[in-house]
Amino acid sequence: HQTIYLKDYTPPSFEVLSIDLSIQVFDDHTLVHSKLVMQRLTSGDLILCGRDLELLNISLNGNALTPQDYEIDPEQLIIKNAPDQAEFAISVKIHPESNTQLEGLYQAGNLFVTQNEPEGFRKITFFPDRPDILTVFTTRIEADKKYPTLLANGNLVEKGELSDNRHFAVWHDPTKKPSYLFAAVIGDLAVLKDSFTTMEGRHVSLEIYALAQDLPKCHVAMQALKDSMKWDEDVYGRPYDLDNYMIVAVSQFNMGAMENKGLNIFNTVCVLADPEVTTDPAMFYVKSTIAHEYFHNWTGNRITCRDWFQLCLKEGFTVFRDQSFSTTLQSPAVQRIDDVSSLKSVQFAEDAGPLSHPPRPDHFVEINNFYTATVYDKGAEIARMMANLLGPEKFRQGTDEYFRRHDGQAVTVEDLVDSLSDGSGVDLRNFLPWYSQPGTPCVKGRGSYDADAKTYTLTLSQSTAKRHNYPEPQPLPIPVGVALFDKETGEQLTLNSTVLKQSEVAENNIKDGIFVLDQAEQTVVFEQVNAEPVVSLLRNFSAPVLLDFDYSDEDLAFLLEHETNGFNQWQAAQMLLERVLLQDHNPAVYLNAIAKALPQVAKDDALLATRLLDIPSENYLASRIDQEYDPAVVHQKRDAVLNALADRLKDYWADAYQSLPIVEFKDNSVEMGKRAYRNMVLGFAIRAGVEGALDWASEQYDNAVCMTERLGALRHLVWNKANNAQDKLDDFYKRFKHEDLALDQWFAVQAGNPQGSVQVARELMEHPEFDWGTPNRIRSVTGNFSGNPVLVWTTEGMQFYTEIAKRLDQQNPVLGSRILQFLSRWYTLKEPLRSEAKNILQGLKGEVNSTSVCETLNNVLKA
Ligand code: B3K
Ligand code: ZN
Repeated sequence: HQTIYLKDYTPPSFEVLSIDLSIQVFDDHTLVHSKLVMQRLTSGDLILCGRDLELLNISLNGNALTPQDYEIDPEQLIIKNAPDQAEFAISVKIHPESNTQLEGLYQAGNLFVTQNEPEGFRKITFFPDRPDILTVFTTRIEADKKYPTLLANGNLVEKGELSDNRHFAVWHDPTKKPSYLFAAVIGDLAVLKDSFTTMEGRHVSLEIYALAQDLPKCHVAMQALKDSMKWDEDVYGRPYDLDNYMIVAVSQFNMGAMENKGLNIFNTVCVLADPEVTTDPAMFYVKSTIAHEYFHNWTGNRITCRDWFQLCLKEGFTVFRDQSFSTTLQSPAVQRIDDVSSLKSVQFAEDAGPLSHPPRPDHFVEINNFYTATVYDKGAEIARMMANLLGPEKFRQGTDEYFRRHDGQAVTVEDLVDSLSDGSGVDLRNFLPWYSQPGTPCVKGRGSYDADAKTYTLTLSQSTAKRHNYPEPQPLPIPVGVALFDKETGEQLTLNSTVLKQSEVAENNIKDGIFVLDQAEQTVVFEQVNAEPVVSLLRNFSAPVLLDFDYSDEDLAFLLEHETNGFNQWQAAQMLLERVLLQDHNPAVYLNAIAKALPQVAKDDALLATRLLDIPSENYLASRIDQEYDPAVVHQKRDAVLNALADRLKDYWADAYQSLPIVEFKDNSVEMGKRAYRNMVLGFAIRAGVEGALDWASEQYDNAVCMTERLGALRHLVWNKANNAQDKLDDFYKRFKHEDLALDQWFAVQAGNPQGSVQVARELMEHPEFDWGTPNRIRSVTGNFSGNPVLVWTTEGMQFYTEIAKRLDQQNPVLGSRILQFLSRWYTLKEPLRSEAKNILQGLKGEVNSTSVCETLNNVLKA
């Protein structure tokens, strides 16, 4: 397999002025005819990508071509000395009915859908399948009338009947787009309709397509779509541009959703929502995914990527936008906690292992392997740092400039940063190295108070571990959010420091400062500090870094109590917990602080209280351990903290649970908070051995009015081996046998059971309802099982994952590669597990062939 380098980028030698596409679907094959109008831009060969296509005929400017006229290999068709104006007519045969890889055009049940990002279009027809080729698509779809739904991007311009019980529809998309945004859907779907009027007065028809039985579950998504459209107008000044916006729900999908122009295709899990079958977090995820894909219309579609190395240009920025939108749906503190928590447990872990790469990689074998937490979530953090430094007004000037300059273009990360800099008048180009340097920087520091001079001196330094194949890491600009609190009174102090004045934010509110650490080491002096302070650093997680400051545990307990926002309180709690769990500090300080803070927080914001009780996951803790990792020890330590916490607040749990009765379901953040907190409290009550707590769980299961309550109770019963656990599991199965997404939860609860085993997971995968063709079902077992590293890091556990990767290698390599990533930190294990892991992984080497799985396996083994 060949490695592709960013430095080798060359502009295309031909552009495509238009494509007329005709897709004729038959039961056992599909014919694709295309007419491509191409025009030379520079010298060079004319290259059409194509994979798994049966070429039926090809003509150039009206003359049929014979095999002597071109070179063809499994990846492309090359024409040397092509004329400057080249009009192709190409016919190919493809097999969506047997396409299990879920890329290109594939059949999923009774539905045919496309997934073309990043390189799926080449599996539909020959085309220069690269994001910097934008063209106008006209699409004719023809199929049997048993498929009444025929959709493609743009506007419906014609439809009609044909002989043999067939019919057709012609769609024309007036906007130029790259091939990865092309979409087509053929099936029998019901539709939920609504409309939106843009700030420009344009009437947009909104349509969500799903199976008839799922249509009632589309209202949440529809509302989220309208909210997103309005939000992008209000915050970024960006209205929608086409006359319609369609979303199609499909249950067999490799990821969450896809932003095809005007015709999004969504994994059902990201679009269907109904309190009966959908938990609150899942419903929240529906809203944020709807927003994410909608926001791509500007950041991704109208302005797209020059090449796939620039993926974080659209993904990082769009994640930042959907996170900002989500902040309007729940408290900003909780939103930030959730985003940071996932960043730390997934992205930091990725960046600490053999799959570490910069947000903009400079080489890859298989681009599908780079839809990662680093590209998405670290990419979002870079956008956030720049946005925070500019403040809302200047950031808006910057983004306005970006849209003004580049609308309709395929651009690079540099183009974005240039626009933000020029538009705002603040040079942000020193942030560019964040895009190209891998690894999580660590900020170390210490502070000292001089009572006589009334100064507080903060010394900070940064370092990033060097990665194989990358140059020596350079210091990055790291915005460090700073506040000082009076140690005696807990009051927040005014900041007087010349260094902070550089920052725009500091000028607006000099109690909340941002100091940009852009050297290896720097010192900041705060003046007129009249009493000894406690410093709070990295407020709101101002940069994606690890913080190692010489706090005492008491300082952190102080911040947990006195910090003015919930995120910073949570961050202090997490730092304390890491010391307990990774450095064997005494848990007493943490327990006292949380016991003191919790009841009040729970009254004010139950969702925040739930987050304050987070104990870092075993996998996150593992990501902080670089050698001699013993999963059992980490598990046991974490369990001990949970037990101590349960014990410490035993009486509180009992009262708190009783004070939160089940009430009518309402979809708002206050009620969502109560439901989440009730489940959390119930878990602690059971753990503490509160009398009757398991009965409460049974009652909650029986009386639940929504999935959050029912599943929360079921999980506690199953994970605590309650006597009636199997009865409740059986009941759940019966209730939801026909609801795929709920049934996924039935698999998930059992696969994720810390008291479970590899055997349980294997049996689940042999269950009649298990389906190797539905990634959601596979993930419900493999993803949840991975939450228990004690079970994963055993001979059987590792073999379980390598066997699945092998099975998926041909069938669905994108998914197979993801599953292999669960084993990426094998090299940190203590012996003999480490050697065993290496053997097992090496044993997979000769057994897999796909570029996705092979690249991941090679990288994982390089550790
Ligand atoms: N852009 C798509 C991801 C496509 C992944 C292809 N393996 C979804 C998104 O980020 O919005
Ligand atoms: Zn995206």
